[in-house]
Amino acid sequence: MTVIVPRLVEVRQNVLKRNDLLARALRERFARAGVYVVSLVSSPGAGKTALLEQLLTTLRARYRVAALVGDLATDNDAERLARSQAPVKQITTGTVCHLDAEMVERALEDWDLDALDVLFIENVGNLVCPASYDLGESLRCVLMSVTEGEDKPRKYPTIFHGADLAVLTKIDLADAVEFDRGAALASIQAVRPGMPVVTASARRPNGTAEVLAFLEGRIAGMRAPA
Ligand SMILES: Nc1nc2c(ncn2[C@@H]2O[C@H](COP(=O)(O)OP(=O)(O)OP(=O)(O)O)[C@@H](O)[C@H]2O)c(=O)[nH]1
Ligand SMILES: [Mg+2]
Repeated sequence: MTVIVPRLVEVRQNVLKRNDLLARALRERFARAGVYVVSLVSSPGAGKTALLEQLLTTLRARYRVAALVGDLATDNDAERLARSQAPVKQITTGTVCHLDAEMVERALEDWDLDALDVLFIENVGNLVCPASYDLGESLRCVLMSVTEGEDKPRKYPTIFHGADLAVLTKIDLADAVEFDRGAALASIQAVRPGMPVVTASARRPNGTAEVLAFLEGRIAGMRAPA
């Protein structure tokens, strides 16, 4: 009985190692093509697609943008994102609770990266599994909606720890659910000290302005001559 556990651990470590190698190769490809890659992770329904639809619609005027979106089933999110007129591809994972680098690589097979400036990757809604899988992205955004409870970062520290930006979403609902912004910020800083935090609402005019400003700053930084 006791030999089963080490074997499982070994298999898991090999899978992660393989993913890391593929992610590193992807990151190098993105860098060569000059593509800024932003991934979005969150619990199911935190508002990734709603935010992304708005970001694609606005950024399209200034950059060549595209998106990959992962779900276990349905093309629903790709259909919503396609309303922005940006190129979009759905990755359906079946029973798999996260995207991995190989799925991203396969989805990009017939896309010309040189024709893109910014690629978004919406991960499967899940606060656990996506944390272990590097996708070669330049920036990982973790979304947390005001309706999920201020202590989510403390309960799911790994995914917050591995992110570069936290986005507090559905901020239009903050008063209705008595959202405690101070407690949420303290929870984020407890697991990922110094992580920048912005707020967003997909239901308010200009509700994505803070996210846009942050992203445009990063994109400009990437393009600045060294
Ligand atoms: N009030 C309000 N509702 C929002 C906002 N953003 C998203 N929603 C709603 O929240 C629900 C889930 O939003 P989605 O954008 O599908 O969330 P998601 O994170 O992409 O969900 P999955 O891909 O299934 O994990 C939908 O009913 C949205 O209309 C927001 O800023 N304010
Ligand atoms: Mg979605």
